[in-house]
Amino acid sequence: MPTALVTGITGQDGSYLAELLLEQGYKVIGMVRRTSTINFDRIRHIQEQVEIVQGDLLDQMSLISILQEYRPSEVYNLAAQSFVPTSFTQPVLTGEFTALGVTRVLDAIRIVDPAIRFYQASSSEMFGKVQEVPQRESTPFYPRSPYGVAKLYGHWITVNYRESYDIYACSGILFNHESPRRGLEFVTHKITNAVARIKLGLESELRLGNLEARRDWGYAPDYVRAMWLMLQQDAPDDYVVATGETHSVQEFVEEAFGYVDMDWREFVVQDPKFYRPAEVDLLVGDPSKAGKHLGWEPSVSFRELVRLMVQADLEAWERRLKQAAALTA
Ligand code: NAP
Ligand code: G4F
Repeated sequence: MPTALVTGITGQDGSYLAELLLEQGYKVIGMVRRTSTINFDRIRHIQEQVEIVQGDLLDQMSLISILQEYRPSEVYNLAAQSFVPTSFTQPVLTGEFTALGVTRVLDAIRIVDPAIRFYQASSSEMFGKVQEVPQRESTPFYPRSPYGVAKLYGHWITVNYRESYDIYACSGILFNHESPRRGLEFVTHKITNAVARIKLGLESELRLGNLEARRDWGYAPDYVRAMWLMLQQDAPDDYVVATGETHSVQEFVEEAFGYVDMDWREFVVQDPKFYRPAEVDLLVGDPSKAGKHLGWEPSVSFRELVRLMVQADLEAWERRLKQAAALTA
């Protein structure tokens, strides 16, 4: 039974990747940082099947000890400060987690067992002010946030350890991917959650920032499959993972309100508070290399993605309302 270590297992992608690895017969070690309250909502359903171990990307020794104790053959580094606006308010911390954290994991691999295969969660945010449309592996980078800059460091240190120490290290340049498990602060889940609450009479408006920004949005379970595939090849490489389609935030809003037969204009308020100091206006990826080499392709369309997220939020809020009614009955 192969053993895989997943950092960031409590996050959106970590939870889906852990499910996939369990299906593939792996022993899954999930690294979590110490918190005063347990934050296992996304992995509760598989908690008995994975081994949870405490460690932190800020702490080199914890990473070395985990590798020495569990001897994984694959490490998926998904942990990061992943919210772009927070990177503007906490740029140094973002650099510590999202940039230097990658070096700490890679150095732990170099010291403990350079045969470990390594996946780095790189991001389309590295393309930032895009130099080419669509963006592919060879497109020059131009990050527009401390998060994007930190991810670019993580990307290049991954390439550097591959070239310097012959480590099987891959950088997956993943475009935005969403699901009902997406954090509520990200625009897609913020929208679908508000649509459900407005539909059920729990809320009356949705405050958003830039409606014109365009993103290439895919479905998270498809994207974790690409991560796994990258570590199963004969040689390590870097891959863009995307749908190849781009939509504006406004199109997402229209589709989400449309699904519940409501007119978004009656509820959406634009609020300068949600604008960013520097914006990434347009992202659209070319996933043809991943298609050709990994046999990867997305399975969920933009429309299906919006609808499945709204539907999941409607069901979740209806459930909560029923539970609250039962408690007061
Ligand atoms: P997420 O939901 O925000 O999850 C981030 C995970 O990192 C959480 O488990 C978090 O733990 C953990 N973490 C943060 N700081 C840590 C630290 N110092 N030590 C250990 N763990 C730490 O992110 P996601 O959407 O699943 O994304 C996974 C990765 O892919 C991230 O690196 C993200 O930047 C990257 N990425 C995401 C997308 C996307 O569209 N989702 C696209 C490209 C790249 P807590 O639960 O304790 O907070
Ligand atoms: O959902 P977002 O916060 O995602 P963003 O900034 O694209 O970053 C996500 O995708 C990256 C991959 O490209 C990941 F690396 C990163 O970790 C994260 O998962 O914002 C999307 C767009 C932005 O242009 C933003 O300005 O939506 C716009 N937006 C408009 N109103 C808003 C809002 N974003 C948020 N979060 N909240 C709003 O009210």
